[in-house]
Amino acid sequence: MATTKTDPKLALAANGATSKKPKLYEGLTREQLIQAYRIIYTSRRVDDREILLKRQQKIYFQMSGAGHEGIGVAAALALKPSYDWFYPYYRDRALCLALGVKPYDMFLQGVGAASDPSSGGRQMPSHWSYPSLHIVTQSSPTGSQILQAVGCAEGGRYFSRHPKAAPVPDSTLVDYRQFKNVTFQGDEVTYVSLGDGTSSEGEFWEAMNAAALEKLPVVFCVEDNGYAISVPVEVQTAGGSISRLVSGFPNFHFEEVDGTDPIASYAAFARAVRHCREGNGPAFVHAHVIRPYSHSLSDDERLYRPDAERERDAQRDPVTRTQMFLLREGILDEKGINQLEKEVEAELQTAVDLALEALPPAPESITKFVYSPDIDPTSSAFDTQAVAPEVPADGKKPAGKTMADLITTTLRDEMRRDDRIIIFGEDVADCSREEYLKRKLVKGKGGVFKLTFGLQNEFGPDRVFNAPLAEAAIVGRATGMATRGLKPVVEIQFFDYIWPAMMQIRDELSVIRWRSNNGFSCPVVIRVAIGGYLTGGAIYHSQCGESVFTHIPGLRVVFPSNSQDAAGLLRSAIRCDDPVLFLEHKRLYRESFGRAAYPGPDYMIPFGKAKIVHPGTDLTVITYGAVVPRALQAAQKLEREQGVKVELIDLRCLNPFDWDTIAASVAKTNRALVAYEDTLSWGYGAEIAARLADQLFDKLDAPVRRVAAKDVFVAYQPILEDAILPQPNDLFLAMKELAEY
Ligand SMILES: Cc1ncc(C[n+]2csc(CCOP(=O)(O)OP(=O)(O)O)c2C)c(N)n1
Ligand SMILES: [Mg+2]
Repeated sequence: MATTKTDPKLALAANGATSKKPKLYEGLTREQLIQAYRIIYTSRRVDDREILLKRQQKIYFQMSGAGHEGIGVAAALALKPSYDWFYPYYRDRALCLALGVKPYDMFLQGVGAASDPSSGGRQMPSHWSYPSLHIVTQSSPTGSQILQAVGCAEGGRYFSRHPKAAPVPDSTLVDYRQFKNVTFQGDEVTYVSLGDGTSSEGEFWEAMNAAALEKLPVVFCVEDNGYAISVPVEVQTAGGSISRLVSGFPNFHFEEVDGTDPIASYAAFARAVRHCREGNGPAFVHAHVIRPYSHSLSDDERLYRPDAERERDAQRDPVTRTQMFLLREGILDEKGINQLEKEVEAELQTAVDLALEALPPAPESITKFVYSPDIDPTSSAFDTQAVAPEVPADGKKPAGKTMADLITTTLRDEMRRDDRIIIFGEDVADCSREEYLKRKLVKGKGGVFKLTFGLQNEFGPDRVFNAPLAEAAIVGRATGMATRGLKPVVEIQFFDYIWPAMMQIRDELSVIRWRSNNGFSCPVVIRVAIGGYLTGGAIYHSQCGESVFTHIPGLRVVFPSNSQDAAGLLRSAIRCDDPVLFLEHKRLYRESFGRAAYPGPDYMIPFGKAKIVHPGTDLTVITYGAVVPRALQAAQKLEREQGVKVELIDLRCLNPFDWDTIAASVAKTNRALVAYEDTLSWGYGAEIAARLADQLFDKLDAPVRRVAAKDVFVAYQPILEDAILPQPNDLFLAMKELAEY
């Protein structure tokens, strides 16, 4: 077998030339090699079994790990299950088997059984998730696990450096930490793998950069089978070699190896893992493998690969190679091989028979684990009283604080209370060059809107730091950290730039709990500056788009309109156990509307509870965000001029939203207007209007109306901006017309 970059001492020993000690193969014993073959063979035969089951229509999908078994088993030999952390991809069947997953577990996933430990029938087979082995739930988007692996490593390192953050606090107050047991090891390593095609994804490069910058103990393993479905590597990767492209990343240890050779692969992995464990930074293992079974059962590679090329690959098949090696070395004879294979076949037969009898999940279970089953942020536990503000000595009313002030104060108080809170994003630190702060040469920035000002100064750079300009990385790393028990409160600088993070938000963050059947969770808070009315904000600093996110199951979406609500809702967001998108309207940050005294360090508002800003009997206006003060102005004018009493509802929280308050109000007023800043069509108001039509049809005396932005982006010239965004006068006219209907 190829032994590239072999330690010469081991090679000698392997040749049996030095002593009578048992022969070692790159440090592996004969027993380990037999076990490695058992795994390699089992892995291939699980694939074969699944293919048969799929053809018999007893399972619904098949994705093989064929050809990748050698590198998988090698990685598992170099790493430790339930100690290190694993973000494998779908070809890592052999790795998972070697870490301790049973073939039976894999067949349970194939049939979609309720008892499937990965997902309870929610995910396709080969989407691994085994919490006790530290194999973190995987998805289907290629490469979306890579940034999370980086965050996972950061989480482990953070707890090693700040062990005080790990224990669950004695708390009578509601707190996600009660349900998030933390484990960490000082020298743990995070494994992440991907295919050669996936190395073209931007998130891969963001992850490599972050890992190199932070010198994180992550082993990146590219399993290069030369194809991404039908696209060959030279069309995918400039120059045809990913090793060459990544070779400039600092702090990395690099290996390139024949991944069909488990012994050479083990040696490469052992060196890579040592580099990581010793704290020298990340490692990169580029493993050349084969893909003998086409991309999936839906693909026929004969359509794009000639026989000669496929036959060349077959010469390197890890199953036959390893078998031949064992025979050649006299580690197993033919009888021994037959015996082992017979044992595996018998085990698989039993596993298949049992899995086919397993019960499917109950249809009524579908809504389980969309959100945390442990903490309900809509409950009364989140309904706490505001503390009365201190009255100044002169007896005057205390000055109201802006929304910006109270968000900062809330963040500071929560960080004092909970050492697991980490803040990062673009420009959120006071100053990345710490010595400038220490020597008091600079005051510090603390965010482009200054909401995190002073937090790095107080809590240090491990807890508040600038991230590279890469939104997917901000959310992806936060997701990995939260999986480990941290509470990242990250910032997306402008809503307009949230889109690179969309894959992480929609396909990962929001669905990790559900898809793993509550095996994993990642309650991240994403703070986002949103909205227009800025006079010059233009297209790319004024966007709304909240309904894109309220459409995502598993994600809480909050949108406060005033200081006190922002403080109470942000605290609920931080202490709860679900991912939260916390939308902060830029125009409201320092508005005189809605200023308030700080409601205290335990003040919370439950999610999904609206506020009646202005009570009325004639017409209900349902709104939120920066439209609240504009609608209030319009309602007051309408009352003054025409005596029409508008009931103005500020939703405050968009998912979940307070249907009960809306329904009670509309049942009373019989008229409803939904007003929002986002573009009119397909917007948030559509859902409210549809529900009103559906459930309160018999209460309505007029059609449900909407006032919103025109269906264009926000323009720069203020005259255009005014024409595009809903103005108090637009709201006034719509209210008047509806009242008169
Ligand atoms: C983001 C994304 N784009 C496209 C796909 C469809 N898809 C699934 S696997 C795959 C090819 C992956 O190739 P590679 O990374 O080389 O891994 P391999 O399957 O060869 O092991 C594609 C295009 C996907 N799952 N996710
Ligand atoms: Mg490939």
